[in-house]
Amino acid sequence: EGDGAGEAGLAVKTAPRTARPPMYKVMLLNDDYTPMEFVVHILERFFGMTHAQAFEIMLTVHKKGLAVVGVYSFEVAETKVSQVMDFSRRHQHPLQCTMEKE
Ligand code: TYC
Repeated sequence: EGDGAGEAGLAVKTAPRTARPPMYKVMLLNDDYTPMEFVVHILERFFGMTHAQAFEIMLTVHKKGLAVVGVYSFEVAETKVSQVMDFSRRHQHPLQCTMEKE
């Protein structure tokens, strides 16, 4: 029972499962005070972007209000958010970083 045999002994299809851990989008939010260069530095330092990539994403956040800066497993996403929030707070910038299930 449970592996293909129904109540009356009829075949019951079980959907094939693929290991697929939930992924989380890490997002940066715009604000009026955090310097652009600081945001670029964050993206290089914690998200492994080149200077050009970082500058482009920073401008997207600045213009659109927010942008996804990476997609990670729960643990990695949580670590990224903490690193950005801690680093920003230490430098007294109001930059906000959040995560959301994909
Ligand atoms: N809007 C900020 C400024 O004009 C720059 C900025 C970009 C701030 C992205 C936050 O996530 C951010 N200095």
